[in-house]
Amino acid sequence: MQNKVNPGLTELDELCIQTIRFLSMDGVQKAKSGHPGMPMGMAPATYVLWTKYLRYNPANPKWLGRDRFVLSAGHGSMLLYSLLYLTGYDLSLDDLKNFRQWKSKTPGHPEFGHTPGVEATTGPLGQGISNAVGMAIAQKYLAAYFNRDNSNIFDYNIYVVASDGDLQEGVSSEACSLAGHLGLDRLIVIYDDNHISIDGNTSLSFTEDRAKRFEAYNWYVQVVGGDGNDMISFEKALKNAIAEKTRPSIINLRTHIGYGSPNFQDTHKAHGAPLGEDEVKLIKKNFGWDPEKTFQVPEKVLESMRKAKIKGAELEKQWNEKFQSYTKKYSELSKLITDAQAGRFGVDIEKLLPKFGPEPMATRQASGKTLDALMPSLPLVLGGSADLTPSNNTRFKDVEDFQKDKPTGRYIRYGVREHAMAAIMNGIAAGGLLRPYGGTFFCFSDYMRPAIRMAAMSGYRTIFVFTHDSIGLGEDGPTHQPIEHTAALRTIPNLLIIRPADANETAYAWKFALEYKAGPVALLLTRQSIPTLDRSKYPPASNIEKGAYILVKQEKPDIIIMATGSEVPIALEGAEKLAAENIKAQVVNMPSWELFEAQDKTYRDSVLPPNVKARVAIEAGVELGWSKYLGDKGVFLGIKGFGVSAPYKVCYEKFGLTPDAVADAAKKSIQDK
Ligand SMILES: Cc1ncc(C[n+]2csc(CCOP(=O)(O)OP(=O)(O)O)c2C)c(N)n1
Ligand SMILES: [Mg+2]
Repeated sequence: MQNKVNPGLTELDELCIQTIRFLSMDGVQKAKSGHPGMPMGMAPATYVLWTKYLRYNPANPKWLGRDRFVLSAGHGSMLLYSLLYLTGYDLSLDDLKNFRQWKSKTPGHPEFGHTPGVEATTGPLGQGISNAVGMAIAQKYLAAYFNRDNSNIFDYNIYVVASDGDLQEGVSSEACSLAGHLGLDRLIVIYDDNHISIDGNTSLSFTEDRAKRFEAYNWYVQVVGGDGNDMISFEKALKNAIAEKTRPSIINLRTHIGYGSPNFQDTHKAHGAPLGEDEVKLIKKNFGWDPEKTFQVPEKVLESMRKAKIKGAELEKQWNEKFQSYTKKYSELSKLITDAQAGRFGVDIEKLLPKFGPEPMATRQASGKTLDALMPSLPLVLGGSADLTPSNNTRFKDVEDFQKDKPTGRYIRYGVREHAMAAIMNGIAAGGLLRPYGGTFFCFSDYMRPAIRMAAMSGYRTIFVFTHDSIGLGEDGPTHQPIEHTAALRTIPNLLIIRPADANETAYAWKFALEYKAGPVALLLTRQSIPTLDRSKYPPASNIEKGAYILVKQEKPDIIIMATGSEVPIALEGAEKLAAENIKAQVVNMPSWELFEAQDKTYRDSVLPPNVKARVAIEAGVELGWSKYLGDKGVFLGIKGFGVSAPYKVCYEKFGLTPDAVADAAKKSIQDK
């Protein structure tokens, strides 16, 4: 008989916990898909956390003072949805019944910005726990920057539920290693140590001592044995974790997947499929519930759990009072917070932008100088790099490093942890007040892709700084020369990519990236020096915000030459060669396809007149995607295989990315049209 009262719980608590379990089971059963096992095992611990410790206000999921809760094991989404519903967020029982249905509020995995109370999009294992590291960095910075006297405006914890898969994924090792180094004591991970993953028992592939591993990361590790129901032991561990002031915490909580299921508990069959109607009925019967009823929420359960609304309103009220007196005393700091909430920086970025020219300059260098100019006025932007600071030019003048003993530092040393850097930045961005940027070599965007995708999907305002953006990096050779990367990033929906053509465009790219609200931005920057365009001859660099614009205009073009980034000057020289032969080339700079495609048709047609079929595009990468602009008669100049280790000028020459090649390709296209 499962129907007992476990240590640390009352009968009513047990009823609440059972309700969470059954809602999760019923949701999955009705959808005919989903993951019931994890919610069944983790119901007691999360119930205790949500009713006794977590500080939140269901009526205002964005309340700045709230604790954060991240369900890193996103497959257990019904657990989170049940908690959100029961505690009184804007989620109804019908929403739970619509689990996994078209555009319901309860999608298969939690989606940020879609369901109130969901702090991060999770599902791809390892991301959520790494986002949470970012949230904990954000908390530390915000507290250090804003908290005054005993006002403690930013005084919250970040709680995570993570599973075996979360701990197995490499990204969590990267992120948790950094979290330990930084001593992020507000981060508390509850590890659902249920010994089961999809293939079966974790003994198949996951036998390291997790406790020792996290100890080695310098985390505070507590192991709670039993069966996931002993809440006296769990609460003791939780209290210790909350009291810990120097290290992040992990509580290894031994649980049982599919707890209470006579046939599936402790088996991988409980993980990711409905238990079946018969089994669901059997479980309910064993717990003394009516087996025929689904989505049952006893009156007293709702009454008890909805107290979260009263408690939450009171907590927020107290915080608001604190914030009001804070505002009286520190009006400028307070304004910074409210501005940031509204997405404003409170300064005119354009005015701060440096002006470059006439000397040539690598766009990474221009980026560094732009950061030098902007960042002192933007205290809520946090920079960093994955151990390529001197190459990425991401560290701005006089900035201090963010470290355990220096939480006011604004520069994060991510170490050689690209994937975690991206996921951590997403966590920093998810809070809404801070804007993160972080650099690495463009070819290592492959190491970050899963997190870039999450940023794009969730609309996190993360800025990815990718330098060494082509064969133009030269001698490091094919392992470091990005070839397919621009095309690969362009396939990600809602990711804005900007590849500026010179120093001044780089400055504007930063302005645009910082002010952009819809999602992440990737800046592609050169290692090599490139000409700074003479803007008395060409339209202003601010045109970058249109995504593409004409550098050399022709009334009746014979050909359109399109280029991005460091290939723009080559296109311009090619056009000059053509001009000497009386061939009129319209040169179009296309720093951002995504922005260009967002322009109206009239503008797009003015830049790329549809009647001009002769076209050339030059970009030091693969052709994929260019055909939409090139049409049938266009010629692409790029790279087919991988790069070569050689000085960059030799690379450009040998790969045929030269003004002569542009002119030849143009003539060919004119002939073919
Ligand atoms: C990156 C990633 N790879 C694979 C999956 C598919 N998947 C979902 S859950 C899971 C593992 C399940 O084991 P565990 O994390 O221990 O969760 P539990 O079964 O205990 O709930 C896998 C491989 C995923 N969601 N994310
Ligand atoms: Mg597991």
